[in-house]
Amino acid sequence: MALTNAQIDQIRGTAHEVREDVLRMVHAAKCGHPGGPLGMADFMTTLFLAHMRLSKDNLHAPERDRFILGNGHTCAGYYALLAQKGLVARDELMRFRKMGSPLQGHPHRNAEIGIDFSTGSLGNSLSVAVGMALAARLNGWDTRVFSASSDGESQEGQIWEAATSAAHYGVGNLTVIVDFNNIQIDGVMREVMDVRDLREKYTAFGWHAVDVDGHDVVAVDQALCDARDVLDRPSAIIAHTTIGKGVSFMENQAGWHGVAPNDEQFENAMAELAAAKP
Ligand SMILES: Cc1ncc(C[n+]2csc(CCOP(=O)(O)OP(=O)(O)O)c2C)c(N)n1
Repeated sequence: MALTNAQIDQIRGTAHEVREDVLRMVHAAKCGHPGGPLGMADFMTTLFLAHMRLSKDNLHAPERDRFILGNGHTCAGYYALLAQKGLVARDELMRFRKMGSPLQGHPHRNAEIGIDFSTGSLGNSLSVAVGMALAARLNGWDTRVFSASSDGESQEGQIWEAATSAAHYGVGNLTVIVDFNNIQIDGVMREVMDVRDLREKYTAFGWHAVDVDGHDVVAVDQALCDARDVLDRPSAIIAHTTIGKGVSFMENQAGWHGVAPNDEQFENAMAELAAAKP
């Protein structure tokens, strides 16, 4: 069912708060990755608020939905969304990357706060997601498994082994959303190692695959609804995004892949976000 206007407003408002939290967390930690999660905030918030069945109430239910962040370095946004869901205390966000915090610089599996798998080493995520989706099917659960990935992670060969097996076994309860921003740690993805057209690639591997504007929450929601309705194949949503979205001096800049803003940059970034508050 299509989102109501109130739901669309709520998702946009929450995505804005996620962006603020990402900047606060990386600034406080004095290290981390701000660019990716700023770019992913719109589709991640749509997924977490409107689709994924993960909450305090079903946290320990075996049949609940699962999520794996393949591009684990973008975890600041993931943690901010876990806080939005009430699974992580807001105070804890400010201990991001600190000794003893469950919110490390890459996700660490933690059943108490709903982190389903440890990631950071690119390439493993989709294989694990396929396994979880198959396990759910064997158990007769209606679990859906969502996996986030990226153009950079799509350079890893293991992704394509997983894509082959997911289609072979007709894993219809699996959806991957790829953050396609054409930027990676070393620069412009098309210059570093061009992964080319991922919709065509996933289609050729036997998946249901679509391109979507990753900042258009209505389009992302529609793509997630369509993916839910495709039962005989896994689904790939190629979300075209702008790294650093919302902060003009971070947008499209590989330099903001993994650097914390200094105090002045932080103030400027927060002011820009505030001026554009939905
Ligand atoms: C197996 C592996 N190789 C290399 C790295 C180092 N690394 C960290 S992030 C990154 C680039 C990933 O690209 P992408 O996710 O597209 O980056 P973003 O859009 O967030 O800039 C690389 C190569 C890694 N984490 N894992």
